[in-house]
Amino acid sequence: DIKGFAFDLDGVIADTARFHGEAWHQTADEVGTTWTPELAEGLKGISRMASLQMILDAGDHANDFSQADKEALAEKKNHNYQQLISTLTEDDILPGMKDFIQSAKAAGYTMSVASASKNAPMILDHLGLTEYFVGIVDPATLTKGKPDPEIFVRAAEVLHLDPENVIGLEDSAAGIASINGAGETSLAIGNADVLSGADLNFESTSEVTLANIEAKMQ
Ligand code: B16
Ligand code: MG
Repeated sequence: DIKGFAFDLDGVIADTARFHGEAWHQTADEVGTTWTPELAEGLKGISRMASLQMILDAGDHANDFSQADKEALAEKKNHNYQQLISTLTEDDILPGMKDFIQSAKAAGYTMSVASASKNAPMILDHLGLTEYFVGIVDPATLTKGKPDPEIFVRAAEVLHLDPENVIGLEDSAAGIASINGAGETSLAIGNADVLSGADLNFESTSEVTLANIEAKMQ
């Protein structure tokens, strides 16, 4: 039975996926890569440097950039992203997620965060949610990013639970693959066609409640 939840952050708890998209769109324009909805979707959950590489690979100029250029581009993107998220407040929690987190805590579930974002602790502070989580996996300590299972394996360790007792929540295909690889139950939020590998599918965060999860697990 389920005893805990491992949450992705961007696109699950906070409406920040659009800010990542906006900042990466600027990078794509700068390096001459055409920005498409497919590229935007594929970047979700992918680490900063791997995201940049995907943007370069999608254009014709992938080989024009040195390692130093890439680091500067990633740094600039993060600067732009941090500007965009500097005004985040509790109002930017996605619909229903505060209620879900509070009711899960009240019902005795433990919760951790499995975000690829190095900005996750700051964002949780802005949203006033830090206290609900027993821990946040530090993505700087990972050897591989999503879709590798490592981050969700670590999120279960933070909870002191076996993976089979954990539900992982994700909005990205890379994240669902990571949860499945870790041996947890995967709960996808978003387009069920894009996230078809998940055990449980929800259209939007507002549908994620303990009762709805129980109903889908039957
Ligand atoms: P940062 P998640 C991911 O967060 C985002 O989905 C992805 O777009 C971003 O590139 C990645 O974090 C790294 O973020 O540049 O802030 O370290 O969805 O895993 O919570
Ligand atoms: Mg996400």
